[in-house]
Amino acid sequence: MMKISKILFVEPPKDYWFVMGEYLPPPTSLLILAAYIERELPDIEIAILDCQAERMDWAGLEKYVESYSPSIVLSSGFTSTAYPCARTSEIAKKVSEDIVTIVGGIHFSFIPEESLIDFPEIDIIVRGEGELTLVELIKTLNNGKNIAQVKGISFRHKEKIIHTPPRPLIKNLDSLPYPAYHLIEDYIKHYHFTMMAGRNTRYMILEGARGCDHRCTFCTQWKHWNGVWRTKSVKRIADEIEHLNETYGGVFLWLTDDHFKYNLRGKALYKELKHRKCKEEIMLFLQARTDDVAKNPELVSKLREVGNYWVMCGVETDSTSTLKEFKKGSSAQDAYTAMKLLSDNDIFSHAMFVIGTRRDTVESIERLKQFSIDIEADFVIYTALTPFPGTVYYETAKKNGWIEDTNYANYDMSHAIMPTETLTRKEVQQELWKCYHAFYGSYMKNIAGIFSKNKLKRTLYRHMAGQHVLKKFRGLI
Ligand code: B12
Ligand code: SF4
Repeated sequence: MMKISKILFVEPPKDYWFVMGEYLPPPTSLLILAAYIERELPDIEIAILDCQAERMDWAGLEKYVESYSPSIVLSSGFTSTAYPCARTSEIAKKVSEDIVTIVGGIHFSFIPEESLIDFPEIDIIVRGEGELTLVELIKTLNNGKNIAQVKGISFRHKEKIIHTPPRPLIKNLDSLPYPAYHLIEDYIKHYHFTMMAGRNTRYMILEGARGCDHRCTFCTQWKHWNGVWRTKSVKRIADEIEHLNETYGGVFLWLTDDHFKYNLRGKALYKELKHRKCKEEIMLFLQARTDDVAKNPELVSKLREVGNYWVMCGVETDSTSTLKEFKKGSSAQDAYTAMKLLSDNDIFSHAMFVIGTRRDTVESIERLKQFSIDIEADFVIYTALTPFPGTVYYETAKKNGWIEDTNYANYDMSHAIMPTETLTRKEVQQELWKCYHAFYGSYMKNIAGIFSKNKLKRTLYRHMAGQHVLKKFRGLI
């Protein structure tokens, strides 16, 4: 029988996403899981190793695993970071075949069969929501019972791969403990997001809600969380914000929620934060739908008063037919209204666009480019349509043989993965560069940006010029 006394969560060495410049994010998913294990299984010793914060390479990780000698090694990945997770498991197995390797997160949850075949070094995949499954899995391993009775996992048994039934979702997210930042206190000073908040501003991530009730065809989020949107109470969200600010000095706070929902939480969150001291210090980052922003001008302005200074919206495209094909449910007009509202309220407006749908042509991308300039967002990111496993789009693309690049390391939305009906994959990559060039390549615009009165805009334009983002995009062609 296996006795589990120590477990090790690993944030492996990873490539950073060059578009956003220099940053170091806390390993949020691991912190959330570790906190839950700590509370539910207090006899188990837990360590979290953040190789990025330690500046540790793979050899260093191997030495660490050897000296810590855990019973289980765990890591978390989405599609572009799946390989470093597999490599973490490989290293654990190299140190000792007895270490149980567990991975979880969006990518592995959607393609457990393929992942267990491709990566024999991974023992168990936890699919979907991790907290309850992980506790039950550790208990079952400890008691020497059959893990086939644990819901929400996939694993190899002899020659077969077993997928146990899915686990129902947690009903009340307030029941979760605060993320275990206390287990990584030495690292906290390293977390930063230079382009968004400056090098010396402490960057922390918190979770207010899980999932989404929309059904966009290119998105994994709604499927990962069973198509429902669950939120913590606004009091709990405000408490967590206050805790991160007062206990750890967190200032640039990134809310993971994919769909903010002003109408449901905006007013209440404003009321919760307005009497708290932390509102003077925090720089809160939100992700919202353009239609949600557009419908709630008063709440947008209220949240500015309590520290919301940056909002990112998935505008995606100007094309009504493509928005329909994406099942996005918002319009080009929503994008205009939302960007204007954000700017009028001195909130940094950040718009995301997608090129490379099947019917995209040089002309349609030209229209998108012009639209992206016309809406006057402060910051624009263009991405290539990426068939993330688990999306509706992935199934269609796979069935039709559109996917030309199966190297998941390239699934970062900056690499073109598929051609369109009229453009080769290389041409899509070229068009992506042209979009960035049109927006950031203008000498006059850059000069205006670098000397803008708005501090965020100045930082951003310095980043776009200084980090050679355009050059890096050109290098991908
Ligand atoms: C914060 C964030 C970032 C931050 C930092 C991320 C980090 N810490 O590395 C930054 C800005 C750097 C970033 C960058 C990118 N991101 Co990002 N990011 C997010 C965001 C908003 C929150 C992540 C998070 O903490 N979620 C909360 C945790 C609790 O959720 P979770 O990871 O799913 O974990 C739960 C379960 O999945 C499971 N689980 C997860 N891991 C494990 C591990 C084990 C062992 C177990 C048992 C269980 C388990 O249990 C957890 C609790 O129930 C998500 C969207 C979202 N809401 O999740 C996008 C998201 C993960 N990012 C995404 C993408 C595409 C990127 C980029 C590639 C490009 C881009 N366009 O932004 C880059 C890549 C950077 C890189 N090379 O590492 C996509 C991934 C899609 C996919 N299928 O792969 C997402 C889902 C956004 C989206 N809406 O599509 N990102
Ligand atoms: S893209 Fe945004 S709105 Fe659409 S399903 Fe995903 S999280 Fe929801």
